[in-house]
Amino acid sequence: MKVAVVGATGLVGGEMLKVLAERNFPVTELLPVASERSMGQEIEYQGKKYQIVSMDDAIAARPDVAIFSAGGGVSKEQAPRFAEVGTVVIDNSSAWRMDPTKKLVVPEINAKQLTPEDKIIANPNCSTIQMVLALHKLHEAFQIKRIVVSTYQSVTGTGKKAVDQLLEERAGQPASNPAYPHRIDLNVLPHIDVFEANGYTKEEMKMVNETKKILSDDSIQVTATAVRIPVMGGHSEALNVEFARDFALEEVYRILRATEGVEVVDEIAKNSYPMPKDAHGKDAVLVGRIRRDESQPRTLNLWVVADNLRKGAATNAVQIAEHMIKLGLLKA
Ligand code: 2RA
Repeated sequence: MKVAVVGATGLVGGEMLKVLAERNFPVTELLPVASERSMGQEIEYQGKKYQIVSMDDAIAARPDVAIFSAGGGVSKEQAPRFAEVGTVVIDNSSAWRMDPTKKLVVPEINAKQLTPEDKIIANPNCSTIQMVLALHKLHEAFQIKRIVVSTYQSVTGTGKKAVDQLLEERAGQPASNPAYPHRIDLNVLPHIDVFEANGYTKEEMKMVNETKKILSDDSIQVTATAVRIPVMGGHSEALNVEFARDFALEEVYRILRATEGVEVVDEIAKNSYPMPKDAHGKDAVLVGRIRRDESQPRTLNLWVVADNLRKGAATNAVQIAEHMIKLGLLKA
């Protein structure tokens, strides 16, 4: 299969290449695409060097699938050009997520919605993916009424510039090209992406809107506070979830242990709970600190951690492509 990776030199692009190789995705020809300033650079895939190609050259090569991680503007402009030549696009930006004509897919939850008409498929936001993957089977069992989520997000979610800022600050230097309006080392920023007119950030509103779309349920109420912390390896989330129906805690454990893609890490006697350092490099969404909210009936508290570059981005995108192959919607 001819595969284009758009944004191949970025943090997510690099992880896409890693995940494609690890999962033995049937790549017969690889087209790593990046911006003008990366021309002349090479990337490595399965021990072989590949020259970066331009967007136009990649479109002219008519790849079977293009996995995009190059920002919303590039996706809006370039994804339809790939789709026009018959390429299936899986897009990691926010450009198409809430477009009612596009599917927003977490394969374990809603891959069955995909049809031959879907040429541009949206990969959800990282912090949304790990939350809905942890919750969708509980939603089926007990019907979620409302989620209150606070996130603790890794700087890798912003990209290389933010990783450099953290490392420079940690080394005692001022950041040469800061990604954030404030220092991030020894600090916490209650600010991810841009502020919207309602006072929430775009990241917070992604969690509200994408959750309803992925779970196909507009009745689910979500309120979010998204926070950047000086951490790498994964995003963490404190979830407070109110259900319509009451649950037994044993049943919650049973459901979570049986949820594909979820790993329960919850042995407080051994100080065992999910942490970004343990999620790093893994595809599983780790769930722990599972307990009843004693202040309110039918309400559960959970702590959810996942590698935002893996299940939150690259792994989910590659899994979408794998599902499309399985469903006969993506062919060489
Ligand atoms: C972040 N959600 O962590 C973004 C990345 N898509 O900033």
